[in-house]
Amino acid sequence: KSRLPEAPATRPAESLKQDILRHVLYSLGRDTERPDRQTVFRALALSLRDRLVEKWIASQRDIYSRSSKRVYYLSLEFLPGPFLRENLIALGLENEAREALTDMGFGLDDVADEEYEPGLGNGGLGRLASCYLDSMATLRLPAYGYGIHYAYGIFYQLIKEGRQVERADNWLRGGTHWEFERSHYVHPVRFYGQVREWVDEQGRLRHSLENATTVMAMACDMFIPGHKNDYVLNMRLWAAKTSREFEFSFFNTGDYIGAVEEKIRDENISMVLYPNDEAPEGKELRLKQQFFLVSATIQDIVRRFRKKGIAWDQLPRKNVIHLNETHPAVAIPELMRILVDEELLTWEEAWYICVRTFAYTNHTVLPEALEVWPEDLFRRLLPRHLQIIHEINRRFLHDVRRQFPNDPNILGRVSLVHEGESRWVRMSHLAIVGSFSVNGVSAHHSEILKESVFHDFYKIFPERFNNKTNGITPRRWLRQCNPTLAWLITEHIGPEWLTDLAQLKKLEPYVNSEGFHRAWMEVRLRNKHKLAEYIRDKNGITVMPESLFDVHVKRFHEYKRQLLNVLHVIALYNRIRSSPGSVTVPRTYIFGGKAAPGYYMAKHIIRLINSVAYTINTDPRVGDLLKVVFLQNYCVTLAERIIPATDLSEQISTAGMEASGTGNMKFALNGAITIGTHDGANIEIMEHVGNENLFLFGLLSHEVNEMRSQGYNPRLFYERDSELREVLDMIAGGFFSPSEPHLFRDVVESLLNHGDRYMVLADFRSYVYRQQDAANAFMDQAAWARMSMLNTSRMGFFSSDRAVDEYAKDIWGVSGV
Ligand code: DL6
Repeated sequence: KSRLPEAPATRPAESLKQDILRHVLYSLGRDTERPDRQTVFRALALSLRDRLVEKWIASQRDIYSRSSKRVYYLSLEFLPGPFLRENLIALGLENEAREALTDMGFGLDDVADEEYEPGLGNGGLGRLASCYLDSMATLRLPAYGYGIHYAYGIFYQLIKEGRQVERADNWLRGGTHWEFERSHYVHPVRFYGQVREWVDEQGRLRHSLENATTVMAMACDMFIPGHKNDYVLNMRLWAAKTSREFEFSFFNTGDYIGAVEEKIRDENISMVLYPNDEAPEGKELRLKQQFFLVSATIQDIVRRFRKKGIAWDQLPRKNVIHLNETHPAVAIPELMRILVDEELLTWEEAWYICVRTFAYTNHTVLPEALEVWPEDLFRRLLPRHLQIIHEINRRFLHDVRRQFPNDPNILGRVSLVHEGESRWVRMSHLAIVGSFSVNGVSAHHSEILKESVFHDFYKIFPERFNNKTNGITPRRWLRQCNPTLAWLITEHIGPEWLTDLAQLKKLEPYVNSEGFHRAWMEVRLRNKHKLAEYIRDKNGITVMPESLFDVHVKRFHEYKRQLLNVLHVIALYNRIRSSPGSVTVPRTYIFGGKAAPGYYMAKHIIRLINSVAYTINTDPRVGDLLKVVFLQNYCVTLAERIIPATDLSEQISTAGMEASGTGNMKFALNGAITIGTHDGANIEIMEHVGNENLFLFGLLSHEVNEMRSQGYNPRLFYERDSELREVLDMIAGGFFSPSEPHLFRDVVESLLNHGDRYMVLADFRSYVYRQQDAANAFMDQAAWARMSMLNTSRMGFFSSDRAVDEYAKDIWGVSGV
């Protein structure tokens, strides 16, 4: 007998179950008698999508009827993570789903594990964009996220014989149960071609693009619900589709294969996310991706604006376009092109509109990460846009010359085009000149932007510069990833913290309650048990849940200094070997993170960590005192497992190099203690949680600069510090790679003979001391518990709701509908 119910459901759980079964049968074409877990997951996702789309339509009607000012958040990356739990929590349907699934013989946890997350971002920048969409929905802002529907997201990382191996991430293989593909909803995007200049009947000089190649952008919509507020936003991701000429050329010439090749070339644009973090790859396809996103999005924005039937000068009053980094900055000349070439506004009118419409967030100060494009490539791919950039530059430099008549060198420094042996378009300069707001992502980072990286621009446009310290969503990064801790918190202070994280302060009175202490530490230990099980399953390593879980998970980059961490691990190993009993606190080191496939040193450091792990984990003298684990394929799903089980959070970038960090916030919110440098948002975390509740160490950013300018000599540190010397000699001498003794020599070379750009040796000793402080503190479990609770209770400031509210009020000028 069919399990499809006949009578209308009365309870929400029953109604959800009926929907799931309906989707099993009618959407997925499977037998409702014996659906497998993956089918049930997909049917549940479709049932939630039904609810989301209803609320989205209602939300859109609200925005439309109020004629609200809209925010467009443009980002080449979004890293949403798995949707199921987040959507269940936001819709208030977690218990109902559990009940419905139990009724069908499934557990919610098992079903949720069936989800494969879309890895449409590299790391911090994309994840921040997703936290912000979550908060925009929770704050009921009239906002839209715009990005690219990459067929392949960030690669899947395998560790084979200690090495990173990249595998394609085919996140779409299980279908697209969360999204709507709008195949009828496409915009043409035009590349290449030549600019034709002509004079129209009114005597106006006109520009148009001829012989362009056209690719279509198709909208794929995913829904982002606010927290239990019936409000849903849209993240619109564009997928490249070949233009209609495909069919014509097929029919007209009979060159079927040729036409298919063309189709593949066109659709390549949205095929894959570039896997580079902090060092853009100057490839033509990447610039194409940027323009593809921008052109389709601006057409969408303009289409909506036109429907209002109001004058163009009202555009900034009704819309703000936020540029997440410079990746979508070509939106500035694109809007200029539409206003001047198509809408026939004067340059002055168009510029007045542009510069009041765009806002730009900078996320990096690393010189190699500041995006530039060869002018020749720009000219070939986007010839009209290059002309417009030149005109923006000509007018801008004219003004700068007048403002700073006695500083002729400033012109070369701020020019939108770098002129040397080769000419480059500087995207950050374009973004600053074309935006009314430029912000950094932590107080420290925003100061560095003003004082050094963009100092000239700060002198020219002081009013544009501001800070918006990053934030994270408490729904995913506490409630969802750490449900038992969330429950304990709610039990004591109520559920308001979920949308007003400052409420966590109310936990402070419980910090002295023995019962609360015990419950807190029990939850944390249970989380550690679960992670220990996962490590045993995945890596075959047994770790002690009672040991100090010391965690360093993030992208691999030399400035993030995973190398400094592993040097300390080796030093501890040596202490254990040379004087047993000198190390008393057992530790489990957990590493995770991807390196850009072409980043030799970062991949080499991954290999070093795995070699060190193997040596230590198989040395019987070490026993349970030290374990080193590398968890492969760090992603949002894995972060959700690791963070709630962490005791010590490693945030040890070279001072002045990490713009903010958001991992640091996730760990502290879940009660981990930070060991970190005076960098990015660590500084503000220290100000909030108290200096006595975390372990900061190392050079300050101005000391880093001074030491460098005075001629930093890393060898001196090597010579003066016998423990450090022993560690480096072991690595260089092949202790961890006996079959290839020279394997890691270049890691040591980079430190001793190539200047140690990231000041690893300069910070080594203070790091070792601070690590000792952390170990001592961990021995007093009651004091540690207190620090842990104080960290959580004082992290309210770091909610993305606070951050987005600041953007809304100070930059966007929008409020909730
Ligand atoms: O703002 C989000 C995130 C910061 O927390 C990190 O500190 C920063 O490294 C990261 N920046 C990038 C830069 N990418 N580009 N270009 O990912 O942004």
